[in-house]
Amino acid sequence: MDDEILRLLRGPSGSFRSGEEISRRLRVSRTAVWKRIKNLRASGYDIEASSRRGYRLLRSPDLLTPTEIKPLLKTKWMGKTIHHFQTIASTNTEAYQLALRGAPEGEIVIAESQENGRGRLGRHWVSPPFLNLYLSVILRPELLPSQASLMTLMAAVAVAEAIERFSGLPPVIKWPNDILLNNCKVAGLLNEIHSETDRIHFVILGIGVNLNMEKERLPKEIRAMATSLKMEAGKAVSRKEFLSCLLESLEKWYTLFLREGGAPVLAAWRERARIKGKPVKVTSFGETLLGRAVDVDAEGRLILETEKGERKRIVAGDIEYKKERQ
Ligand code: BT5
Repeated sequence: MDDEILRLLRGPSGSFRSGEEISRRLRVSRTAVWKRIKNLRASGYDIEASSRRGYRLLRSPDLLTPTEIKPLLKTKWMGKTIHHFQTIASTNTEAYQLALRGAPEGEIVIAESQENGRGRLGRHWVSPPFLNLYLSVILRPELLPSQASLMTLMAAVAVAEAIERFSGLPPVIKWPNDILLNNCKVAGLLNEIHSETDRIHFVILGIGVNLNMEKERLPKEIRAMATSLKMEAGKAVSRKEFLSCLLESLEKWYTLFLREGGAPVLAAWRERARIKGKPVKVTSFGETLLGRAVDVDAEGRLILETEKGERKRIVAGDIEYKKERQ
């Protein structure tokens, strides 16, 4: 019922709807309407009530509920079903469980905060309430498991493009899954797959983007290396509008990837990562290698030329850019 009341109040903007009209349209008593209005106010909706003229919506909170998001969506199929939580352990874990139970491609899980936000390799993702975006998208691409890394690159390109379209700031991608602004991490990706040897059953694209988090809210250990759109742009951003922009980019890049293969994704990724020739330190499966990044290959693996002149392909790991030796 809340959705329907909001739909009526959102009508011609700035106008009042009488309590009588709302109760007639929704087929409930006027007392029931008043109760719902009080509940909506408690969840952050600023609704003016006048005994003569009725109710008027003055301002909606920046919540990521289906009611708030759906009117802004520009996608054809992605995000049409939204599982929204005030708080949850991890949106990826929830999306994985939903997918195991048969949830179709395109359903999304969003939380206002995560108690156990996950990074890669058991690391933690800082997820305070109502400030950032914690999103997981269920996808069921017909791909080989070996192509899963390209999904990470595809998602990185989509997130970077969305950040740029939304804020005008130029993000840089750092292999394999970081999005940086001003050399600080503004977004991270955690892609998890469920597959058999020659077929992917589903992919969970987990995306965390720091939107309105302020420097003081960052735990000390990541303060020097993390940032948010607000910190970079100098003003608060609308989380729901950013989400709409992100889903639009993601749907576009995913569709392109399935239709045309990895080439356009790799081209856009190279353009945004500018990795070629950079001196790097790579940590992969407990091993540390120094060398120069040559490129990424057709499967999204990092090609490294080690200090000894050997070429290595790195499937998973972390990189750190080193200063150029004089
Ligand atoms: C990532 O891992 O960057 C993947 C992050 C994915 C988070 C999303 S939120 C929605 C979905 N549900 C989840 O549970 N997860 C996904 P990794 O490359 O391992 O980076 C983790 C490291 O980044 C940490 O060890 C910190 O150093 C740093 N970090 C943690 N929280 C951060 C934050 N909010 N902003 C920037 N850096 C952060």
